[in-house]
Amino acid sequence: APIGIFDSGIGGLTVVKEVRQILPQENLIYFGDTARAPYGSRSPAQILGFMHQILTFFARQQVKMAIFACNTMTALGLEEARRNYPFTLVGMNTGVMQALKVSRNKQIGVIATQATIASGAHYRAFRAAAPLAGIYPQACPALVPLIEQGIIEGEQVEQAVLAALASLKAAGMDTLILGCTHYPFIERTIRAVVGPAVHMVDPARATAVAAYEALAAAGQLADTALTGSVRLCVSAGLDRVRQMAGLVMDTGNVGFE
Ligand code: DGN
Repeated sequence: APIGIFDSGIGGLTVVKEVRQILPQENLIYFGDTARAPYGSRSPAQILGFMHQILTFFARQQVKMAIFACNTMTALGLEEARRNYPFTLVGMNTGVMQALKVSRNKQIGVIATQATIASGAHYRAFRAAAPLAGIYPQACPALVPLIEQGIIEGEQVEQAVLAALASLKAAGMDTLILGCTHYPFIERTIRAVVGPAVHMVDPARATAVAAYEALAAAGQLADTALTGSVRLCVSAGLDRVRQMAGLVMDTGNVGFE
C-alpha cells in the first residue's frame, strides 16, 4: 500500500525529498492543493475541511499512512484526523527538540504561517520541554504566496524575509526553526539574512524518521529490495509544480498528474 503525503501546495515537496531518502522502497502519493493555497491565512474551520477532503482522497487510494507535510494542518487538524481515519497519521515534527539540542543561548526563533503561530503549537512544546528558553514566534504571511508563485529569489523575497526576521535578529536568537514546509525553498535567502552563525532547523528529516519508525513498529515497511514510485498530484498549475519539484529532488521517475 502507498503512503500519502500532503500540503496546501508545493511546500510539502521538501518533505517528500526526505521521505524518499529514508524510505526509498515505498510508493508515495503526494497531494498539493495548489488551487487553494495558501491555507495559512484561512480560518481553522476551512483548513480542517480541506484536510478532510485530502484524507478522504487518500482513503480511496487505500494508503497505509498519511504524512502531514504541512505545519499548519498538523497544528490544527492532526488530533481530529486521528479520530477519523483507519490508517497511520504522522504530523510535522515541531523541530523543538532539535532546536534545543543545537542552541547554545536558548534564544530560538520560529517562523511559520499565521495559522501555525496562532495555534501556539511551538510555544506549548517549548514551554513543556524548556520553560526557560526564550522563544520568538513570528508569522510570515508574505512568504508562502511568493513561493507558491515560484518566486524564491531576488529583491521581493529578500525584503519579505528581512521584514519577517528583523525582530528575531534583534532578540539575539542563535537558532531558527523553519516552521513551514515551504521555507526550505528560500533557505539561501534566509541564510543570507540571519548570517552564518544561526542554526537553521528544518523538521522535515525528523518527520520522515518518525514515519519510518511508525511503519517499522506496525510491521508495515515495504520490502527494501523494492524501488518505490512517486506520484505527484496537484489541484492546479502542474507545469510550475514540475519545475519546483525539480529544484528539490530528482524527478526522473516521478509521475505528475
Ligand atoms: N506548507 C504549509 C505549512 O507548513 O504550514 C503552509 C502552507 C500554507 O498554505 N500557508
